Amino acid sequence: MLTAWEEDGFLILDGFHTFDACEKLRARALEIVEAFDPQDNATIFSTTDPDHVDDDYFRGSGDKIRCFLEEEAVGQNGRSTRPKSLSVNKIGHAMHDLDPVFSSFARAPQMEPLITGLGIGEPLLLQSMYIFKQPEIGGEVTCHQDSTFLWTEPQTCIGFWSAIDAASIENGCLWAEPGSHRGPLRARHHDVDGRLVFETLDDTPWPSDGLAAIEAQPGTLVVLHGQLPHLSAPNRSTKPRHAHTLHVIDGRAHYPRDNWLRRGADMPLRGFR
Ligand SMILES: O=C(O)CCC(=O)C(=O)O
Repeated sequence: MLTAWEEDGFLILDGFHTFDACEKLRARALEIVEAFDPQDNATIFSTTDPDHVDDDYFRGSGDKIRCFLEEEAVGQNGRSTRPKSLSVNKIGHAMHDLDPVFSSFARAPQMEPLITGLGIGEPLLLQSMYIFKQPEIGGEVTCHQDSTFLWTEPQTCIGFWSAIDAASIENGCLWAEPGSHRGPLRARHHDVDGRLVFETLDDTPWPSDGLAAIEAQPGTLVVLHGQLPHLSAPNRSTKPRHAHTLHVIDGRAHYPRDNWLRRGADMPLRGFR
């Protein structure tokens, strides 16, 4: 597996989570959405029009549980056009430290040996997301590298993406080109004088021809190297494509103060204890 990881920059682990664990997480995510009032916080998450990045509700979500809306679920009057449970793009970003059901999923016993086996000596669970990829309107996630957003010195970020629903080409699965993590890190997203900017580091184009669809059954874990370019297309099907992602960094690396994701001093990052 380590050879495949080094060669491809991703791993697909079928049956990593039980069906029960996935369904428990789905039920908890829907409860969080039920308690959310979209009129209070109509922040849209969009990777094609990333206005959200300088929004206080988004920027302050590193140590909170917050819901962000699908772009196509908000009408011109700023109000949601669909039932709430079909309007949320994702929940982020600290459920793994604030919610017992999310903590149990992120800290499932099989996670720690996997993470340390990948070379993360002092794992810190930095960010979790529950992604809905809603039927018909689930937004595109444009090609990116996770280390752009979750920068450490040296780079240590690894993404752990779990299918809660079956993910296929039809409902917007992940795509990546095997081996493309060996290419350069293209950009860094960070705070410059109070504003979040994308600083270009290398203008090598994104992979296109060699992209492989990463189709997955519920419970499959996809491990993504922090420098692996990856994307997902919009979901125009009638099927939802729920997924959970967790991003882990190594506590031995430096986490700069100008990264977008910050936590208050009262809530330091934790590993598995
Ligand atoms: O679930 C998706 O569509 C994209 C998730 C992703 O790119 C990530 O977690 O880095």
